[in-house]
Amino acid sequence: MTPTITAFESSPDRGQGLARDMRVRWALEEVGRPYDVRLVSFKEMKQPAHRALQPFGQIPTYEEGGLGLFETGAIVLHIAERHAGLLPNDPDARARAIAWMFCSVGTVEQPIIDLEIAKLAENKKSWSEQRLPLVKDRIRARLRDLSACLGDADWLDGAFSAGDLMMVHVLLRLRPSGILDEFPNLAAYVARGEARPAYKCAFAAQLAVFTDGQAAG
Ligand code: GTB
Repeated sequence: MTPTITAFESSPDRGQGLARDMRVRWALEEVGRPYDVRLVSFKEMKQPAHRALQPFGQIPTYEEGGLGLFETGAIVLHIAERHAGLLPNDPDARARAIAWMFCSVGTVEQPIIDLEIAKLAENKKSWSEQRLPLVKDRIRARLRDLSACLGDADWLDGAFSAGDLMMVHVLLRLRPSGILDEFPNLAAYVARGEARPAYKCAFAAQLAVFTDGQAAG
């Protein structure tokens, strides 16, 4: 059965691939699964029908047969567990790859989101200018440790995995800030992710929503 995912009808980034449907598209491309996309407006996302799938009124969601899923980590894990290509067969290596998935959203993404909130929602507050360097330094602390873990390896733990997919997408969101480039091995890691054919297909599919109104992957 072909899964259906949801994505922004009109993403604020206008197809730069920063919205989280990109993770799901990329995972499906890595495992060679076709998918359908249902584009939703901001208004539709907050309606009961969408909230039945995503309680917080957000994208992306994933539907396949009777299954409805939300949370990108859970969706990517679901895809990776059912199709070869995103998780190692060795049980210990598999567990470590899943740990990197959790780390991407639980440890690395948090301060990155905080920076976006600081820039977009708190920029008019009297204390905003004072807080920004602190927020940026919290990101740097995370990236310093991540950079040390990666070292000069291509991927976080052996072959490319769902852990790398999630981590690369989390880090991509930092690029406009310039902080990523302070860590050359992480910037190269992200570039390696973007160079993967599956990433390119996923990126093109989400961009097509803006360039020619196509939704399908
Ligand atoms: N933890 C959830 C998950 O991983 O699935 C978070 C889902 C989430 O934050 N979805 C966002 C959303 O629906 C879209 S991805 N937001 C609308 C709302 O909450 O009302 C976040 C995002 C949005 C836009 C950009 N951009 O334009 O650059 C980047 C990332």
